[in-house]
Amino acid sequence: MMNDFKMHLKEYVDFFEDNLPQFLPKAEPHQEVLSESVTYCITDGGKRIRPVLVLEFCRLFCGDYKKAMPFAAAIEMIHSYSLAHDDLPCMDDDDMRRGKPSCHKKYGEANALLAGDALLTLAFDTIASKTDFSDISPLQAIRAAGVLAEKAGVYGMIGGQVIDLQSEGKKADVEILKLMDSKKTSALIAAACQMGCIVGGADEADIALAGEYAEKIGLAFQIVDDILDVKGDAKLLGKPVGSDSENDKSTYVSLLGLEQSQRLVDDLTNEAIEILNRFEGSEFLRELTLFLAKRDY
Ligand code: GRG
Repeated sequence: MMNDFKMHLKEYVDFFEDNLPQFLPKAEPHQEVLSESVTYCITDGGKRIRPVLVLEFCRLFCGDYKKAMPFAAAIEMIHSYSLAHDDLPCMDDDDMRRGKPSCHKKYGEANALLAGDALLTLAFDTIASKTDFSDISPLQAIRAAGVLAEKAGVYGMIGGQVIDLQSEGKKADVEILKLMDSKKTSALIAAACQMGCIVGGADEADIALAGEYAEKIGLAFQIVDDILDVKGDAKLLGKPVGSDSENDKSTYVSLLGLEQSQRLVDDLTNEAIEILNRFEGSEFLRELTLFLAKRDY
């Protein structure tokens, strides 16, 4: 039997999956491969954690989550593009993603590059053209788009990816690892939480607090990802394990060992929950935080 948390999570994921297709591109003459590869990258297999965070933070502040759907779609577009590009031969060169061949394995390298580019652009188009402005002010939408751009770009995910590339083959220290993961992983999670806050009408103090919460769960999420790359089940994960050591990457596990890495996850999870205690009605987020720390996929 599903408990309340699992039912609530399913409601969000189902709502997201049901509504996503309306935001995806239609096939255009002579370029069918583009809509097909874009749809392939974003459909099926993902946990949809970032959209769920957008929807729940919006609900927390205004009681309604449905109006945040274009923003939930936008963040999953950015996330899916980053995965398609990260799998390319010039990056991690991974053949499997979300339980199926990675985008370049299915459509070729050039098409995978373009599918990622198209998803990145589509994210901002979705916010600009699919937001219901009878519900959300243009100022809120622009602010949310700005947060997404900042966290996905030079000062966020792309910056983190550059640190990642430069660290390959070298023994990075834990401080560099924290800086890298704060940008590569936490930044997009922070964008999800903060976009939800902005669309829900939260004040500045709560937007900042959501950013602090995201920093903690983002780091914990990445450490769990590193742990699963060592002791996870490839079938459950939908991708092979062991890619970090194959690519000669320093991770929390390689630097601190499994036990200390797990302790760090537990500490960060507790700190994240401390922050949540300052938000009234945050029981679902508390359960989600615990669920992410214990995940096996
Ligand atoms: C190459 C543009 C570019 C960016 C690369 C996000 C990223 C930066 C690379 C993806 C690979 C990776 C391990 C990133 C760290 C964040 C992370 C753990 C992503 C996986 O997110 P999940 O577990 O994936 O939420 P699903 O498939 O469930 O959506």
